[in-house]
Amino acid sequence: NRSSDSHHGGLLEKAGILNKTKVAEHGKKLRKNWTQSWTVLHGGVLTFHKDPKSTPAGTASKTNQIVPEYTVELRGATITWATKDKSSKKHVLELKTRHGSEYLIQYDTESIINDWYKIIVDTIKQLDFD
Ligand code: I3S
Repeated sequence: NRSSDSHHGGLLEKAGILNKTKVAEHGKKLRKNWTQSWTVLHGGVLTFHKDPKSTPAGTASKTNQIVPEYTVELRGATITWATKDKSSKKHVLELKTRHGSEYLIQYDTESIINDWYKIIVDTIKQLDFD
């Protein structure tokens, strides 16, 4: 349904708050650093924005809330529910890019994380057809 406001060029769109941490880059393991992010899915790219709380007091402004921290190309990526050994948190997704970056994505409310899971799976499938 290309006329829906949740689509852009045939790709799904969504935005919301999630908890995330990058755990690997180019296949190399990184130390976890869980932070909350304004997360946007647009045009097959998932963008995690910087946590406004990480900005020093006094310099905070609306613009600080939309500074990208990580942009993740979903083409060729995989997403699965993380196994228990990956995190003690509940409802954790594991997103792996085709370039060997890995992210954990988490939210306590099951319905919210389920919606993200579904839309990311559908987007990855859609990108496979292009
Ligand atoms: O996989 P880990 O090492 O148990 O992950 C935990 C650590 O990253 C921890 O930080 P420190 O290494 O600074 O202690 C975080 O505070 C925890 O949240 C991490 O574990 P969870 O289970 O929350 O993903």
